[in-house]
Amino acid sequence: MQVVKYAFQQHGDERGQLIALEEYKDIPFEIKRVYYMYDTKDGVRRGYHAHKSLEQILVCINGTCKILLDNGNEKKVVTLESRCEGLYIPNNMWREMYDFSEDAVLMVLASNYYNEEDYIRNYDQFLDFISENESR
Ligand code: T46
Repeated sequence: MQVVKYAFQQHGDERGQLIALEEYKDIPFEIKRVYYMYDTKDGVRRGYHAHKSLEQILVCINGTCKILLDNGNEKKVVTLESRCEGLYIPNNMWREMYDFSEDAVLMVLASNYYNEEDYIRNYDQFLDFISENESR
């Protein structure tokens, strides 16, 4: 499995740093939604789902966290610890987010609006979904 990370351009000067994210330029899709999670409690693991069609970029804009990616054949763990990089998660990818530092703020840029119908929240259904898609 190839892990895709985007390195964002920093516009720094003597005042500090600034990062700008534009759709189709810094982010490979039209940005329809932005959400972020913070104040994540110690030991919490979130996610446990895949998306049928949603694409996302995850940026840990403060603190650190880990992301488990699982495409049904292979798993990879990615540590997010820089606000200058974004992890791309395509559709059909199981994800779990964990090991959030106390100060972690995980921002997500999404290619579509919130739609519960796009979620696969059961792991066996996820495996069935990807094998159906592969055989097409
Ligand atoms: C994902 C990972 C990285 C909304 O009302 N609108 C939204 O846009 C989102 C994302 C969530 N919600 C509501 C639905 C739930 O009642 O917020 C609550 C928490 O959502 P969820 O349990 O799905 O959160 P996570 O952290 O498990 O997953 C989220 C995203 O839902 C998901 O798409 O890929 O972050």
